[in-house]
Amino acid sequence: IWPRGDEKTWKEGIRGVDSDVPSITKSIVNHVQTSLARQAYNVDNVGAYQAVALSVRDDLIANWNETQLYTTNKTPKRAYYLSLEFLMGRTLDNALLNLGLKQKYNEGVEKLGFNLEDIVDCERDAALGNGGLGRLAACYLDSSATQELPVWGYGLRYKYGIFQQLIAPDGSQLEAPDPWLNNQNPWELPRLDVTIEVRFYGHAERLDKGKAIWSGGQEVLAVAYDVMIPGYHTKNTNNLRLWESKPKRGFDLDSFNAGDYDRAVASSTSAENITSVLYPNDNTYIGKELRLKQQYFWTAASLSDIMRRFKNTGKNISEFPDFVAIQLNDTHPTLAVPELMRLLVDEEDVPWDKAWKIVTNTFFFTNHTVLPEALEKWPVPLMQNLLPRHMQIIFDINLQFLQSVERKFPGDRDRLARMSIIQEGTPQYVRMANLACIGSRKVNGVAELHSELVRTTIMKDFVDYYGVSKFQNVTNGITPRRWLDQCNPLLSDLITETLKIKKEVWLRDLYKLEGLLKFADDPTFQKKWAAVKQSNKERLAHHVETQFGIKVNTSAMFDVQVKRLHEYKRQTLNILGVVHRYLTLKAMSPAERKKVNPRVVFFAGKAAPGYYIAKLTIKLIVNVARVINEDPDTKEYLSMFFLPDYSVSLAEILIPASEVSQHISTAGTEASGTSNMKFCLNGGLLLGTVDGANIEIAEEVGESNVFFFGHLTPAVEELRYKHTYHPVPVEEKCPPLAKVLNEISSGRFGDGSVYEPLLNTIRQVDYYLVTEDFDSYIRALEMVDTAYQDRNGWIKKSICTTAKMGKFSSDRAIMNYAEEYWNIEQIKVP
Ligand code: GL9
Repeated sequence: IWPRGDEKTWKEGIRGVDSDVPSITKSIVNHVQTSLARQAYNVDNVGAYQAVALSVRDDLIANWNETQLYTTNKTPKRAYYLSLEFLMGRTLDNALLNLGLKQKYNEGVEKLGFNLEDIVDCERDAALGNGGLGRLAACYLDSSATQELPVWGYGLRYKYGIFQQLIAPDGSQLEAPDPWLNNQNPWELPRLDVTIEVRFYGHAERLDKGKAIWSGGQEVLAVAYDVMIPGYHTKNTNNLRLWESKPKRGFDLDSFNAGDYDRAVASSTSAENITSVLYPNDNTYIGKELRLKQQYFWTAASLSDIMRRFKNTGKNISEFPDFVAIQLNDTHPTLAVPELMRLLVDEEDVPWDKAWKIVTNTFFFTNHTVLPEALEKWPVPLMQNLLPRHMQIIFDINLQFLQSVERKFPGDRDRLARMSIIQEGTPQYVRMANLACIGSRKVNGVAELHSELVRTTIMKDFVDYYGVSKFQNVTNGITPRRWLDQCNPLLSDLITETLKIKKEVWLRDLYKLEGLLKFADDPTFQKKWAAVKQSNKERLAHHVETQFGIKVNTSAMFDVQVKRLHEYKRQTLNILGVVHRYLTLKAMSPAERKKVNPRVVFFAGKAAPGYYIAKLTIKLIVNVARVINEDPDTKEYLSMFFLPDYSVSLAEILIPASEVSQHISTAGTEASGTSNMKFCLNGGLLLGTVDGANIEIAEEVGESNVFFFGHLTPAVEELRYKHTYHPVPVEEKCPPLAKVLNEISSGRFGDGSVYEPLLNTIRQVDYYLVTEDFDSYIRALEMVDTAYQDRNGWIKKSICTTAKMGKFSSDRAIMNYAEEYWNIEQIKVP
């Protein structure tokens, strides 16, 4: 490409690649004066953050531009990750580390009289996700860019992310909005020129050859916002495209002219509402029309964008699957299946059967949970009204599919009913998991056990029909850049110094951590290892003290359970265990207590606003904490904190400080878990059930380095059956637990009647088997205590755990998707 004018002048204007400290400070000051319109010398930390962010952004934009141009010219096959959630957290620190500019910015910022850590702390989290599923998407973006893969993310630009959690004086969770965009967001590029029209409602008129015309209804605009995703120590900078909804026409002119201003703006408000807020549910499906609107708005805009990019290559439409792979992150984007059919059949004139072949070679589907309450099912009347054409297409897909099942299994009507996309009844429902499975080339679960459960339970009939090879496993992973180097710089430095290889090398090949094993018994190394943990514990204690005004005993063991509040995750088991420990301590003589290993228990996590039992659990935790933290007999030995407003940034402080963390779901319920990997990578030991990725972590680090307890998955179904048909009262089954429950009921931690509904879930049906696992849980806690008493033994376990976490890098996971699913290749931007 030739420059328009003088090439030399152009070249001089192009920002240099190696940013030296003087150009960095110059750029920061320049942004203070121009972009922020503030006077030099006169900025606070927030202003400094904004100027630094804008300066780093300039570097990202340069790399991003080059990556997009280079990739477009190469026209490789691309993969697209469709996710309703991207839980990105903060960007500045991560961008500096990935660009390799942290040291230089440190110096530059210091020269200007600031401290980089304080500046980094001014950034607000981008929290467009609920929990594991959304954070996984963020880790995968980091790994895709780092592995130099042509992958884009597609999501929604919610105006409000996950709600802020406040704790009321009585211990209740209160929700406040998360207006994260109130101060400008330097990490996004508004592309007001990239807009796509999306239709809702209206009517669909069938033509011949399976085609139809969809018209009328409401049309809204999707506007693109691009978020730059830098790879680690590479120029490759990928794109995350988030859509914002906007009215197609500003307002209704007729109403406006008639003086009815409310009515004039009503439809534009309704268009804007689509991307207003993230639904705050985790592992539960919520059947609201607005949520379905979000799903369609996002899949339609993304597919139209993908189709346009494909068409720009000039390839024939039948080659679509050779250039496009689309990963469906859970069933949320399943409407992409009928939407691509609609684009191909109605708009591109592709015959139905040929279109179906294209579709089923393009999509891949990841299942993230087997909990029945999470499986999406949309009422047919609702979908018919909102998306009449898609409903037709779904019925057509279903008819063809069931005919083929009938041919394979003649006369098996029950099988047909189970496999149908439509669940019969009044009303009928659309089963999104069936549609996603039928429309995809492959289906995967997120840990070995979970993938096996997918094959043997929710997808069993589909395995019989398609064969088992369509149903595979990709165990989740986490990015070691954020979850070790960024959140635990002391440990990262110690590892680099010990392995005697460059940080850039082991952070891209995490199996290199195995090199630590040979130092596991080395007393000097052990000492350094322990000092890092101690310093991270103090960092957490300092944070808790400045944020919440509470003092923490940093010589006690730090025991952490942080995750969404959910009955299946069994925070109740933990809190009941704490009460049990408290009662045991109270019954001891002061001399006996002195032998006890002091413990600080941390909880954090949000409850879905409508999830009554989960909210009650928070209240119980807060009120138990209040009593035990003030008890002069025991407070030295046991204290407990509920840290409000759990977030990616809070996790970055908590995880490096943990000595033991709890992942104690009922066996067979936690699909994978990813925080378990983060804790272990940072040398925290795992206390958990034989569930999800806990199992694979134990396989890697050795069972002697984890604390397992509880019933196994095969026992669960049988136990539940017994609970229903042959219930045994908790007093008989587990007297120590009965005592704990009664102490709570009797008002030891404030008005006991408040907690009855929660306690009764355990006393009565006990679906999550707290009564069955309580004894072995208490024994596991005792084993943790015993192991902790042996200081060197513990440190050795900690070192061996970190050393064997190589498998859990999201680089491994994303390469697995790239090679076994998407069939895409790495492209290094020169
Ligand atoms: C989840 C599972 O519950 C986790 O065990 C798993 O690690 C993650 C990522 O695969 O997916 N499934 C699910 O619905 N959520 C998960 O965290 N919930 C949300 O975050 C919405």
